[in-house]
Amino acid sequence: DALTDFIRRLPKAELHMHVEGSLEPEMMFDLARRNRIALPFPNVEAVRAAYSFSRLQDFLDIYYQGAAVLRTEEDFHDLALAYFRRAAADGAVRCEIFFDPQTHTDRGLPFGVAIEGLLSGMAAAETELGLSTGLILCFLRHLPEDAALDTLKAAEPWLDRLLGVGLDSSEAGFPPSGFQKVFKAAGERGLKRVAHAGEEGPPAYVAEALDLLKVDRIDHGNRALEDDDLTARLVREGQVLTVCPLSNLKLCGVPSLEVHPLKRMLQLGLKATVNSDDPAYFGGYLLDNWVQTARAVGLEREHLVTLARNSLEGAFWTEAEGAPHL
Ligand code: ES4
Ligand code: ZN
Repeated sequence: DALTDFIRRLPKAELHMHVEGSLEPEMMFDLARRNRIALPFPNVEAVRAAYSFSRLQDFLDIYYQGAAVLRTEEDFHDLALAYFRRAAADGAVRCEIFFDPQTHTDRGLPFGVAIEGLLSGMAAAETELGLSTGLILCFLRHLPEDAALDTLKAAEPWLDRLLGVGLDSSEAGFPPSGFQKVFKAAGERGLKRVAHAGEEGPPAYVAEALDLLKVDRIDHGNRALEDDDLTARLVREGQVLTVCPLSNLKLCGVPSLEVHPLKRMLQLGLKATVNSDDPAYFGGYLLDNWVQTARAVGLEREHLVTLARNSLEGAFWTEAEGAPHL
């Protein structure tokens, strides 16, 4: 229909998408067969039926389990390329994807397997689809900072091919303050910094991400709205929020899309963007997130253009690329 076509044609960037979260049940079974791994599910329907979550941790437990079918560079290549094809069909022009190396190294895969496979999938997307892509390494915050420091060290040979670092996994009880050393080291190596904050954690975690980790974007940021002074600061500083409406719905951060704060964020002057987070688990890719949220909260064309512009301006373009204008 007209709304979907309008949004598809808007040049957009996706800035918050965990590539392990784009693993569709069909590919999970294909990779399990290819790698001769037994799955604890009889079929794809049973996998999909398990995707019912009441909070972030319910999802994470299943997401880390699903990632176990990823074993070879080819697996990571195929995973990333399948996502990029969907994103390109949705009208994305730029995709900055997250990956969780510790999920793979902790089960014995060499660091290079995941990153080389993803970089190869990104190269294929650039030539085959004309997409601009980037890679962000996320540290798992439920593990100690020393493990994050070891991960940054393991990434050393590939730092020139990384856009930046992020912080994800279980938020409550794992504040940004625990990761100051590794974020400082990443900044000194020329990497951009982002962190999940205010998804389930309190507004204070959003302030910590800015003040202590010096992040360039906030992933989610929803709970910042509970603090008027913090909200005013985010507006004043033009901080980009990578908001994920279907993720918020599936993880029960909002009771329905109709009451999602995206429109309120725009009305307040926050630099919000729309993203899919873990599209295979949360029931929608980039365009699904845009269209369903636009309908549910009643976004006008001018809001949609602002969201697209925010995504292009919030992307970490290299100097050679430069940001396109909308
Ligand atoms: C995640 Cl939705 C979400 N939150 C925190 N960490 C994550 N890793 C993958 N998806
Ligand atoms: Zn996320």
